[in-house]
Amino acid sequence: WLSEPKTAAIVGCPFSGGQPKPGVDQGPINLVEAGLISQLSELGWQVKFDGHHQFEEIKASDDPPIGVLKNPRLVSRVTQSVAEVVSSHVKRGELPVTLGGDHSLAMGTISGTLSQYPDACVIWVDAHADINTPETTDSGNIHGMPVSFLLGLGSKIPEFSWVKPLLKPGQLVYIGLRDVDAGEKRILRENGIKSFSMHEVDKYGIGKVVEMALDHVNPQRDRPIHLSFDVDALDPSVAPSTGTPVRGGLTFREGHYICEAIYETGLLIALDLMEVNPSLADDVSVQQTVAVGCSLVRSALGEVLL
Ligand code: HAR
Ligand code: MN
Ligand code: MN
Ligand code: MN
Repeated sequence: WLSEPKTAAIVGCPFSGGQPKPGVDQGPINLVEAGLISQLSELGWQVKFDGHHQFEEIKASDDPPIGVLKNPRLVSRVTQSVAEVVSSHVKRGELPVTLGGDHSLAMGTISGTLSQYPDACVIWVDAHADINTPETTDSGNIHGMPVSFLLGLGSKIPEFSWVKPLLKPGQLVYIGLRDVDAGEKRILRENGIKSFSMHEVDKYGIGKVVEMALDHVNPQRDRPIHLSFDVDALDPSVAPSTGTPVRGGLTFREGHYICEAIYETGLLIALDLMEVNPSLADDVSVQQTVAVGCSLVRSALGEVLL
């Protein structure tokens, strides 16, 4: 799937329209400023980065809610353009590393990956399932809904007609869940979506959980993998600067282990790192969160401990 020389394309997405807290749009800027690009070069990757993605502006006054959905036109147009960018990198055999920004962006990144490799599987690492539909959402924030759009669940919103239901429930697995809304639990159950919550991480250990997750979505270890990593999957003591921290999360090592194990499969073709918000928490916490974001990406791209 990947061309030689192995090339990573940084897709910086300074976007916060999928949720209400300002600052998450600065996440990608901080990750790049912290040296992510040279760190990946040192791992032997050719790194393409031609500036952060520029999004067309839509004034809030031109983007009233559709039902309960907030900023619907903006989120739709931004994610559609991200889908095109990710798709073009995947097509060229480059590994897109999409830096968020809020997790609504994954509607774009995963659409882009699946448009090239329809049988790719998605490993979604998060405290949250992000699978609300327009019917089940309490918040109206689209970063809590990208997975339902990708699966084609819930009512069809004409503004999002570009999102094709390319993802099948069996292609998706979650790791790290611990804050899942009642409606989301029902959706997970009714669609038979495999999920490893923090309960399973405690019970089996992260090594076994990753193995079981891969056995579910990738039993022959022959399908390309899209890893969508929400930094709030990590415990807030490890990654405090994020919009919706939930205690009881992955340790530093558990988060990195997931990335290392997926790299080891040789199947990773696209990576998202989402929800780093440098405007939340004090300077030390911000620096810590940005640093852990960079090191998760390095682990997913082959950094080893020995
Ligand atoms: N489930 C809640 C909602 O729908 C919380 C959304 C999750 N926040 C995130 N995404 N950071 O993972 O609004
Ligand atoms: Mn998320
Ligand atoms: Mn989350
Ligand atoms: Mn709720």
